[in-house]
Parts: sequence; C-alpha cells; structure tokens
Amino acid sequence: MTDGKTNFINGEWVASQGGATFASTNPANTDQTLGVYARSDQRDVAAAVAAAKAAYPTWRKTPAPARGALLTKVGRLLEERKELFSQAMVDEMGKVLVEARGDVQEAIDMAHYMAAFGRLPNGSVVPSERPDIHCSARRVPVGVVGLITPWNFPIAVPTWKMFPALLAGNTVVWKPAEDTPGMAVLLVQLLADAGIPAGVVNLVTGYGEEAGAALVEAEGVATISFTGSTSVGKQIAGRCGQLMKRVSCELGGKNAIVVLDDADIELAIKGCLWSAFGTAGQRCTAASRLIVDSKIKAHFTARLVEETGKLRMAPGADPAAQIGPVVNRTQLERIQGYVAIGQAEGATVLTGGTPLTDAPLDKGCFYAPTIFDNMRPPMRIAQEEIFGPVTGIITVDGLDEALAIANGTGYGLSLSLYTANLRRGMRALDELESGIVYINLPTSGAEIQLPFGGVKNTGNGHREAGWMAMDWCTEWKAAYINYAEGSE
Ligand code: TXE
Repeated sequence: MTDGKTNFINGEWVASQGGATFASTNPANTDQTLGVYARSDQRDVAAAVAAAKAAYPTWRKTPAPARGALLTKVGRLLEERKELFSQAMVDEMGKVLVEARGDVQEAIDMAHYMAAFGRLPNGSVVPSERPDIHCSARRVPVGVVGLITPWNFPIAVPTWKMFPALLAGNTVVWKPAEDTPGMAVLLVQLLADAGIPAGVVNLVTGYGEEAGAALVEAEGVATISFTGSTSVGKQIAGRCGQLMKRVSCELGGKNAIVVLDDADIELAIKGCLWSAFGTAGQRCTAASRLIVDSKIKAHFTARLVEETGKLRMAPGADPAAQIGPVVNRTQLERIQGYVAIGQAEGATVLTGGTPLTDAPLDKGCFYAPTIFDNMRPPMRIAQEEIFGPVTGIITVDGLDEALAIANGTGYGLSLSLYTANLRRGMRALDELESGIVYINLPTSGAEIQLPFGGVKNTGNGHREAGWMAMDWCTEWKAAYINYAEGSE
C-alpha cells in the first residue's frame, strides 16, 4: 500500500485524483524512504467528505452499544498488532520502542474505555414546570467530523479524537501529519478489518496547506478537531469561526517542573529527565522549564547534568535507546535555532547544545539532550515551545516566586511541583494555571480516563479523554413531550 494508493474513501484504497505523491522517510536515517503516499487536494477531500456524509445516517442510527462493540473489536485488533504498530512507529516517527508501545497502548485503552460508553447514560431526564410534560436532554452526533493530527503521537492522538467521535455516531474524515502517513494507513486498515463500515472513517493523506486546509473549508464538515502548532491552530480556529464551524484545538505548551527545597531531589531528577527528554522533547507536555529553589539548585543541577550524560541516544529500534531522533531535519534546525537564541539571550549551555554528527547518528536527526542554566522568564527560550530535547533552569526563592514564574507564560497545559509538604502541594494545585497539574510526578504521563487539554494559548477550552471527550463531538438536544390527557 505504499504505491501512493493511500487515501481510504468509502472503503476503498485509492490514489489522489491528481496522481501526486509524497514520500515518508526514517528520521534515524533520512536516506531511507519508507513509503510513497497520496498527496491529496481539495478534490480528494470532497470525495472523502461525500463518503462520510453518505455513511452518516446509517451509522448514526446504529445502536450505541453496537458501535461500542465495534470499538471493542478495534481494541482487540490493536492488542494483536501492537508490536507491528510499535515497530512501524519507531521507523517512521523515531520514538524509542518502549514509548511507541505506550503510544499504541493509549489507543487500546481509549478503544475499550469508549466502547463502554455505548451502554452508559447519554443525557438526563429533567423535571418540567408543567404537569404531564416529559423533559429530557440527550447528546446527538454533530455529523461529519474532520480530524487534523500531528506526528508526535501518531496513533494515540488520532484515536483520542476518533474513538469518542465514532461512539457518538459521527463519521470521520482524517488528515494525518505528513511525517507519519504510514501509521495512519495501518490504523485505517485495522478499522476496516474490525468491521467499521465503509465511509464511516475516511483517510486523506497529504500536506497541511493542501489537504488540511481543504478539510477545514469543506462544506458538510460540521467540526474540526486539530492538534498541532499554535500558529496553525489559530489560523484554523479563525477560519472555522468565519464558517460557523465548531472547532476543537489542542496546541502547544511551555510546561514547567518546580522543584522546591524540601523535594525528594532524586525523584525530581527522574521526573525532569523523563519530562524534558522523553520522545526527544517532542511532546506538548514536555518540561522545557525547570524552576528550582536556590537552596538546592547547585546539588540539583550537578545531579541532573550527571544523569543526562548517561542517557543513551540511538535509533529507536536499538533496545538500549533512551532517546531517539527528532522527527525531521526542519525540526532539528528549529531546535538548533532556539539553542542559538538562548545563548544570544545570555543563557549558558551546561550540556548538549549540538546535533550529534558521529556515525551512525549522522544519518539521522539526532540532537544532544541540552540543559541551559541562567534561563530567565522573559527569554524567548523560556516563553516559546521548542519541541526538542532542550530544557533550562530558572532559579527562584520559595514557593510564591516559583508559582508566579510557572504561570508566567502564554501557555497552560501541564505544570508540576515537587515537594514533601502537602500544604505547598495543595496550594500549587489551586494556583497553577494549567489544564493538568502534577505533584511529585513529571509533566507527561496522561491517563485516558482524565480530561486532557489546557488553558490560555494551549487550546480553546475543549478537553480530550475522560468522559468530557464526548463534549466536542456531540450537540445537546432538548426534548419536551406532552402526554397530558387529550394529547393522544
Ligand atoms: O506542526 P503543524 P508541525 C508544535 C511544535 C512543533 C511545531 C511545528 O512546537 O515544533 O508545532 O510542527 C496540519 N491547514 N506542535 O509543523 O504544522 C499538518 O499537516 C490545515 C505541537 O508538524 O501545526 C499536520 O497534520 N492543516 C503539537 C498538523 O496540521 C494544517 C504537535 C500539525 O502540523 C495546516 C505537533 C493548514 N494551514 C507540533 N498547516 C502538540 N500540541 O503536541 C499544517 N496543517
């Protein structure tokens, strides 16, 4: 299926109507082409939307428990193919195998979690002011949903969107990231194998400005759910506003870990390593700011640098690899650009600060785990999402200053605080301005039964995962039914 026939429309694998293609490469060895994919345009998107519209009436009327049963099958097939998916993800996206397995596991968990929703209440019966009037409110699907997804969690993020949408009775058109089309093809084939009917999920591979933008514009798409950069998210949300389309945006983060003077330093270091360098820092929850109390800073910094030096960078397929490559050369250059900006702003590189150019890593997009000291809150490296294995230490005196600095960015996704003091922890929980707060845990590690999303520039108020995931993909319908005598 790497012959360019990678659009899945009305249950058929087809090439783009214009015949254009693009290639996907291995970030651990950019000489290696992994596959050739349909480069879709507005015509392909229109065909996919037409298929989704045609499939909608039947899917909407399929009983919710039956839709849930199909998701159970999807979950089981994902379990069977977990290793295949994980290996393919390592090759296409670059994350290390253990993390790729985690990515697929999140999809498995979401399939089973959402399957159960098929048998849960989907609304409420509400009292009326009048006798013999039955009042109720229930969720109904919105129609055709358009999904635009990034490459960093190429299975988890799409399924966090798709499974609630399907369970609710919507049909789907999906435009995955151009860096991970192969993962999308695997997932969509699995959905078909599980028995999801033709037209219910349609795939259009291709570029954001072409296929993605066309999906936003497409007539008949009721809502867009997007995860990606803040700049593209704002563009999409603006356009959806003009078109009166619903839109759900999950954007970037500038997450921080606060380490107070009473913290368990070794626990905090373990958390910082995972948050800053896991997935090579390419997570919306990555901790790119470490806010450390001056009393423990010297010891904390020395230990963090020491432990960072032990991290093994290698292609994700290497069983000993702890950090793989970043996704592509553009990201590598972007990271290098931010490191140069940080140095120009007066921050000092304690370790890292360069791409890795010794063989065999020179063939891939490897960037050394990097720690800045003397990061100050107004610096660009302390305000903007870097999306690479780069973090910096900001020194503070006490909890008040730490909380103010943690809150002092335009983002609000995930903030963490390490302390042995319950009162300080609870104050942080109250005062940190983010969708997710962790105490004595790293900023990454979401569980699917809790809402995921953020405040400020991180999003537009929607949440994925948890039961709240039903909100973005459903409308409420209120019903008033008169059963008074004489109404029959
Ligand atoms: O994202 P884009 P990129 C951030 C992170 C990263 C930066 C750039 O800071 O360094 O974004 O990454 C589609 N209309 N995040 O370039 O461009 C695109 O095809 C419609 C954080 O990969 O936002 C892809 O499917 N769609 C984030 C998706 O949008 C468009 C995860 C994301 O691509 C489009 C990824 C357009 N005009 C990046 N332009 C997170 N929150 O975790 C692009 N797309």
